[in-house]
Amino acid sequence: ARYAEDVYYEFAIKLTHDAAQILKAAINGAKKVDEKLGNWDLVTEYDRKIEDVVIGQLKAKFPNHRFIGEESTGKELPELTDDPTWIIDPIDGTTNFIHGFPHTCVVIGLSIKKEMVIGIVYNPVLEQLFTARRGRGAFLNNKPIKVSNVQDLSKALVCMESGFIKVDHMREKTIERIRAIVLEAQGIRTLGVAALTLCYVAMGIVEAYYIEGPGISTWDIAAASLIISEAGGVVVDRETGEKINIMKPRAIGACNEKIANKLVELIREADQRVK
Ligand code: LIP
Repeated sequence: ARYAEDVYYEFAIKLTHDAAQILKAAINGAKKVDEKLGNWDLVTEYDRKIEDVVIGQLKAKFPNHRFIGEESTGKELPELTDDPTWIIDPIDGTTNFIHGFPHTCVVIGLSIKKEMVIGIVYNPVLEQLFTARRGRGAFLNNKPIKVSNVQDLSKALVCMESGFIKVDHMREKTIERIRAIVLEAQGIRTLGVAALTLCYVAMGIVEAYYIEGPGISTWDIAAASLIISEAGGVVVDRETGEKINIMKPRAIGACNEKIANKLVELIREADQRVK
């Protein structure tokens, strides 16, 4: 199995570089932009082109594998099986990509027997390649990375996404959650790119990331959740506080359980205040 995984990994790294060249060459040019759920959920011809290249090459090389990709998977997520399953976001941070904001990346992950075994997140604009393989540590440009040592939320830089404010029935709850987190954390940032932000937790420059919202799905968190855990951090389900199920993407990534639990608790209390 190890040998097969080496082959998968080498091939995925090569593909990531090919895909990232397309992203990099296009970021400053004109793009054809379409709306998916709204004017905040976008897709360009490059998202589709990269996904076609990546899935096309993986299918040709590994015809028995399965695929979950942002642009080709329908509204319903398929069942995750024990089979090797590639989970792909051709461009994460599409809105950033459209604006030329340099936090955007290609994401390729592989699950085997329902566990992530490979995670690759590459930002070719800032030349940051984050990689992890299960049990072998996490790396930025081939150098080992570790999460931050901060233990208290009052000393933590916390990232979050605010997308649920756009959804009528989630608006008040989301505002209350944000208010609670802003009041407790040292600082708040929202970067609009889930996979890279999770990697910022892995490399220790952000202590925690609360990610949930319309349009946020498995491909946004699968690969990078392995990168965080291999860097010594945790990714938990926002509702239960248990280890994340990648098919239920409502996540808190954090440098340790203490900070993750504190955020789970703050959000739970905020929800009780709204009702
Ligand atoms: C994006 C996420 C981001 C969120 C956006 C969107 P995409 O993924 O990474 O965190 O704020 O609404 O879902 O669509 O750029 O791959």
